[in-house]
Amino acid sequence: FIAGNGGLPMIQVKTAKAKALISIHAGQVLSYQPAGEAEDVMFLSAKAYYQDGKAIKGGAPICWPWFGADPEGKGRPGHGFVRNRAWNVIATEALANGDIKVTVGLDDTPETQAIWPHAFSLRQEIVIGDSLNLSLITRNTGKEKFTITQAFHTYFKVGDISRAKVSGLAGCDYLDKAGGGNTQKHQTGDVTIDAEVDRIYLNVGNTLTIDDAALNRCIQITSQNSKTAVVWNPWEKIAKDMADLEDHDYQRLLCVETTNAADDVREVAPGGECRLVASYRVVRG
Ligand code: TA6
Repeated sequence: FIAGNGGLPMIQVKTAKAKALISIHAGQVLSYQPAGEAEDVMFLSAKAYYQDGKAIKGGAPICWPWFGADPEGKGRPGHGFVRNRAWNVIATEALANGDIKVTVGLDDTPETQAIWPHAFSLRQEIVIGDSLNLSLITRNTGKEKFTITQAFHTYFKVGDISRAKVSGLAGCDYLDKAGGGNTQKHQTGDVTIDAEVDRIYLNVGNTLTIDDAALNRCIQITSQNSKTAVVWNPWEKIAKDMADLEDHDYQRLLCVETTNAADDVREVAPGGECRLVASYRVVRG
């Protein structure tokens, strides 16, 4: 345990396989670097906020229990209310294979009930090894069913956005949200980025790859229980308008998000659970 940026409590993990940094605020992985890898897998903004009530720009923020704007239009925060508040450490464990497992969680309180009137137990299991495995587990501890949308809103570090591409999405339709729009389009070939990109891909498979020519590496993203994926880069103008990003940061970040978004809404019955899984692995060459 360390006092991290802004004095926030964080867990630093260092093993022969990898190092990682986890913020208890927001229950968020901020950094993951496998052994032998010169660069972090994740982008973390040098201007990120580290304070209660604010989201941390970078790493793998958790959007929950809704992705994007308040689905009921009541002015509640975008991407839900768990990425800007303190979580709890539930357990830390050294696994037999040398991986480290950290479980963080958040349960409903009168404060969360005032925002979202449901009883829940939310857990994130973070397993750090040759790959990084994130499982977000929602349990309905109340008496009524509820629905959620959610995301690992992960910021990946790229060497040069103009030379990066995402494969695994060819043939998928997507909702194009760039410029505030919402039109359905069809993806042909790999996704390349030379302007604002803000897309929700529909009916996706479970493996996507970021091919980062500048860093000479690929990041393989595998998912479970996710039928949608988001690709986001703010590009120059939006990045400039964001107080927690440096002007040039858009060249070095790419969000590829494992989600249940758009039509991929999940219902959780009383006593039931929903598990969203994302795994990240660096593949060289
Ligand atoms: O996931 C993409 C997105 O929903 C974009 O539409 C963009 O608004 C971004 O997330 C917002 O992220 P932020 O962390 O700045 O609230």
